Amino acid sequence: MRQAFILAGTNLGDRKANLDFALNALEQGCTIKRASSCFETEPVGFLDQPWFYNQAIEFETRLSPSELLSLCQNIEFSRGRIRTFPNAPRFLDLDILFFGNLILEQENLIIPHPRIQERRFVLEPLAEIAPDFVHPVLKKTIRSLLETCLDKSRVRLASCPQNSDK
Ligand code: PH2
Ligand code: MG
Ligand code: MG
Repeated sequence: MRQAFILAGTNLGDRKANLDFALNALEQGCTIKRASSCFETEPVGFLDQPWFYNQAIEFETRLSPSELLSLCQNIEFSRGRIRTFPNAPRFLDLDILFFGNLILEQENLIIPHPRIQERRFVLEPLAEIAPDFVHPVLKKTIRSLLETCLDKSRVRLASCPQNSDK
C-alpha cells in the first residue's frame, strides 16, 4: 500500500456535495486515512470565477500512479467535468499531490504536483492533516512551505456542517 495525497477542488454547483461525492468515490479504490476541513478559497490563476471549496485527502492505495490518475479523471467526469480552458470553473478537480516519496515526471502526470509550494489553497488544507510530511523534492515540511508561501490569496474555513463537527 502506498500513502498518497489528493487535493479536491470545486467551484460550481453544490460545492460541499461535490467534495463528499469525491470522498465516497475515492473509497472504492483507496482507504481514506484523513480528510481536512473544507476550506473556502479565493480563485487563483483565472480570477473572474466563483470561490472554490478545497479539501486535502490522505489515503492508502494499491493502485499505480497512472491507475490513480485514471480513477481521479473518471470521478471528475462522472461529476460533470467538461474540459474547456486551463483554470476554468469546474464541478470537481482531483489533483494528485504526493504519492509516497515518489518523484515522477511523465507527459501527463508530474508527482509531486509542481505548484504545491505556490498555492495557499493547497498548503492550508494539507498543513491541517500532514504538517510534518516532507516534500520529497524540496525537502521541507508542509508547515515550513506554508510559512514561506508568498501567495496571499484568501483561504478560510468554509461554513459547512462537517467543519463544525470537528
Ligand atoms: N484550482 C485551479 C486554479 N485556481 N484556485 C483555488 N482557490 N482553488 C483551486 O482548486 C484552484 C484555483 C486549477 O486547478
Ligand atoms: Mg487543479
Ligand atoms: Mg486537475
